[in-house]
Amino acid sequence: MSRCLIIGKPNVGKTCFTLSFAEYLGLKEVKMTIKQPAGYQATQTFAINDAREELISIEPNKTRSLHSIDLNLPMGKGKGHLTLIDSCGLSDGIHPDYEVRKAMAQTIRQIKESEVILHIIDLSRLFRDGKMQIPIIDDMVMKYVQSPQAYAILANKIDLESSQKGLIFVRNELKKVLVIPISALYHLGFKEVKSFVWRNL
Ligand SMILES: Nc1nc2c(ncn2[C@@H]2O[C@H](COP(=O)(O)OP(=O)(O)OP(=O)(O)O)[C@@H](O)[C@H]2O)c(=O)[nH]1
Ligand SMILES: [Mg+2]
Repeated sequence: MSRCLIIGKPNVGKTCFTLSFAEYLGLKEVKMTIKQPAGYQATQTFAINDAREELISIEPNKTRSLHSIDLNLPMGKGKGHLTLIDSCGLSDGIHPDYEVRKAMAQTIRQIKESEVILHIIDLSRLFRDGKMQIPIIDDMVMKYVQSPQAYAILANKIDLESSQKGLIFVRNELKKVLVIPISALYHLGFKEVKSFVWRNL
């Protein structure tokens, strides 16, 4: 079994990616295990479009716990098992909301308990203080992940015009890391994400 954690800043598209990728892998509905930071666990089944409606938001920190989807995948002659885990977004500094701080701590704990890390960044939001920058929290996450964990950056929102400069910047800045450009909204780049995940199951 491999656990694949979807991590990144709030609002970068983690939930959108998790649901779209599960759909791309053949699911029409998702059975989600929702694990609260306090330890309570519940499962809920959604049609993918209902899950989108309920779980994706333009507001940051919509996701405040770990949301896991189990997948059984045909692999060669047998079956592989993969758990996709959506998580609470991480941000710089100390968040004012206690619930969000607890959920961020839960995300950080899950990093060490996952074999595959898909780290999403929003290419359209890299311009800060007059220049392009890799956000501090993303830099910290990159340093925290350790071999033999499989790690890739999913450079999201390539469907937006404003993301093109961001992609050039990220490719230049992160030469040692696998960067896969994607659009979680339009399922772009998923073939490459799938082969990366498959190589590491
Ligand atoms: N244009 C565009 N918008 C996207 C894409 N992926 C996500 N979004 C939008 O980005 C916003 C945030 O998406 P979410 O999936 O909720 O982001 P998240 O990272 O899970 O956010 P939190 O749970 O709040 O941390 C929503 O308005 C999405 O529709 C994409 O590939 N392209
Ligand atoms: Mg979310």
